[in-house]
Formats: sequence, C-alpha cells, structure tokens
Amino acid sequence: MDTITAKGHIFAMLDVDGDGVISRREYLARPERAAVALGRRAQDPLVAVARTAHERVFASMDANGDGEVSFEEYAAWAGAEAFDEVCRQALGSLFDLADTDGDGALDRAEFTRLREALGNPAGNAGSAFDALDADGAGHVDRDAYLASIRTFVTDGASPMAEALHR
Ligand SMILES: [Ca+2]
Ligand SMILES: [Ca+2]
Ligand SMILES: [Ca+2]
Repeated sequence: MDTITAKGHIFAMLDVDGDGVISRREYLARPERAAVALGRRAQDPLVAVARTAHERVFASMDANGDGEVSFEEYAAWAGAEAFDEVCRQALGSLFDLADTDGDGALDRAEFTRLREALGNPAGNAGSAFDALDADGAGHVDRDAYLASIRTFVTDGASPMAEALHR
C-alpha cells in the first residue's frame, strides 16, 4: 500500500457519513463516541483531554478554516510532521480512554473495545492485536500502538499497521 492509499483509508474512516469531507462536527464526535463506547463519563478528565486534542487536530487539518476537511486538504496535511505535532496526542488520548486499568497497555479485550469504539471492523481485531503484540505477551503498549499508526501514515507499508486499519 502506498501512502496515498493509506491516507484514503484513514480519510474514508473519518468521513463517517461519506459525503466526501470531514466536517468539524463529524471529527469532534469521534472522541465523544469513543468515550461513550468505552464507558467513560462526560466529565472524566481523560475525555476532556481527548476533546482538546481532537480540536487541535481539526484546526491543524482544516488549512483554509472553513470547518470542513476535503481529501486534498487531508492528503496535503497528513504525514510525519502532523503526526508528531498533533495526531499523536489525539490517538494517545483515545488509547488512554480504552486503557481502563491505566497500566499504559491494552489487553486483548481493551484493544477490541477501542477498535469497535473507533468504527474499525471488529472482525479483524484479533489479527491486528496479534500483529501489534509482537512478543505474544498479551498486551499492546502505547508507544508500539502509536508507532504503528505513524508508520502507516508515513510509509503506508507497515504490515502491522495495515492490520490495524484494514
Ligand atoms: Ca463527512
Ligand atoms: Ca477546509
Ligand atoms: Ca490496560
């Protein structure tokens, strides 16, 4: 998979209603939906962190500030720099919502709930988990999770990240 294909996959996942743009409302619904699906209360401090992180990502993506992100805008923006500046915090905040015991790692059940919460197909959660749990210890740690997504966005070629997003 090349990077433009990888970006297309992510864009399609974020364009929940499929109208060809990621609206601000659509994007900011993501942490709210994840919080509900992961059993977090609206006033949970981790939910506030996730909201703020997603607002920063949206402002960064929406280059012309019209409240919508087109694929052209997204494709020009996405990459290593955007990941390190804003995406890492947003993705990490969602990881933390799923990490119910707060140990910095997701076990299989936590990982599966996170994927479902984010609208990834549940059917391949098992293979994605196995790809990320390289040493078979039964957990995926935060850095490994974020590194796999970064590789997917920047190279489009990480087998474990492809499993994560397919
Ligand atoms: Ca949309
Ligand atoms: Ca825009
Ligand atoms: Ca955990």
